[in-house]
Amino acid sequence: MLIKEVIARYVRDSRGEKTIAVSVNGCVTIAPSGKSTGKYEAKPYNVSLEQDIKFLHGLNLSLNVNYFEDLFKIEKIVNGKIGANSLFALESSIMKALASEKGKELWEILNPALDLSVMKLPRILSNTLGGGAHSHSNSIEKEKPDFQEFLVTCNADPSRALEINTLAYEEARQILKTLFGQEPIKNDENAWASSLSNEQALEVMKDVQENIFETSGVHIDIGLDVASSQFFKHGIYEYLNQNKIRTPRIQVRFIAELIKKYNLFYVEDPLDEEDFGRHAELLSLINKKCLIVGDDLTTTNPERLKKAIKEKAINGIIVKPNQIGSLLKVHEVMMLAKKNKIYTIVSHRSGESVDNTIADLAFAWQADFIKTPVIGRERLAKVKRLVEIENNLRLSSNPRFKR
Ligand code: 2PG
Ligand code: MG
Repeated sequence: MLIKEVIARYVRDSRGEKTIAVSVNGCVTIAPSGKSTGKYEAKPYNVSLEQDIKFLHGLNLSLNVNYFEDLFKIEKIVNGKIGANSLFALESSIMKALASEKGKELWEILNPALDLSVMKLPRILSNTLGGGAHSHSNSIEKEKPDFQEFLVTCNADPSRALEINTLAYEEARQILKTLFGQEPIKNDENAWASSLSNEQALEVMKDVQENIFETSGVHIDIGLDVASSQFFKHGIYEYLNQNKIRTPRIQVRFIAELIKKYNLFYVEDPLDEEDFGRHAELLSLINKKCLIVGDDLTTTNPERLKKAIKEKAINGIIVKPNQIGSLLKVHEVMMLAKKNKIYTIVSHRSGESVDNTIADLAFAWQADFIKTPVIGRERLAKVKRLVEIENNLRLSSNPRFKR
């Protein structure tokens, strides 16, 4: 496929902030953006969004791209000239254009060798209650949970998971409404913001879990994104909500207790983004009974993942393509994680659009989970794309769906 036309412009994301949209031969990708970003994430733009747009708009690449691996030719030309958001949008659009020209799905281009007889669909992990950097309203600013995300997931295909995770979200709304006597408000990711403490929020999640089991017979697992680097100041975890401080040693014990008490199956960024050692301590303390997941710790960076593997720091990794930009590197991270039995969780960002690229990426490279809420058109776009993939596989009599 010849790259004939590259168009770049800005659009507004779900937070109303500017982000880059890149079109290649008429196929478009919009980059997301984070708010609780890791220190080691690649820069979203080289100098500025405007400069990246200027570089990309009308860029005459005159290159032939026929396979995923050919993206190296693109990187040779653009490396150092644009940031990670722009590179992610450019490369994804090139892959979409290739898929369109060949009459294939994006995931087929990303992984033509995917064996459909043994494929799996990612489990959907959805933010339900929120705190931290994503929840900000005058009424709750001082009292919101310090933990950023209270998550649910069930062991079901995307269509059923969409139903169950939506029920859990509704259940949480009802509980908060009863507790506070008014409708709760939504945060950046459409999770319910509140003035609950971390443990009160976990109690609500436990009630949600029990009620969902009673009404639907489905067990939901509960997880957390602590996003702890956000409140790690001068060597101490500063909890604003109940005005407590915890040293790194105490933080390890505290998180281990929560995992036990609430039977948590997943905890993301429980410790600071520099602290591989304490992550390893936590993982061994809980006997690997819960996923200890790196996000700010690893930033979708192969070198940081290698360090995490060496130090036995994690057994799960968040994969956010725009943390690194290069799809070749994203693929490298996914494969390296799998080889080392580390669970992979492809994730949305808090600032999103209706772009659904990450759904194809998660399926193509057989991620274990996709992290995205099920509320709001930006988040639903990813889930709906997975439901579409699921339905197409069912229609093609995929052996996975045979009784
Ligand atoms: C996270 C993400 C997504 P942000 O911390 O996992 O929920 O937040 O995109 O703001 O980095
Ligand atoms: Mg995170």
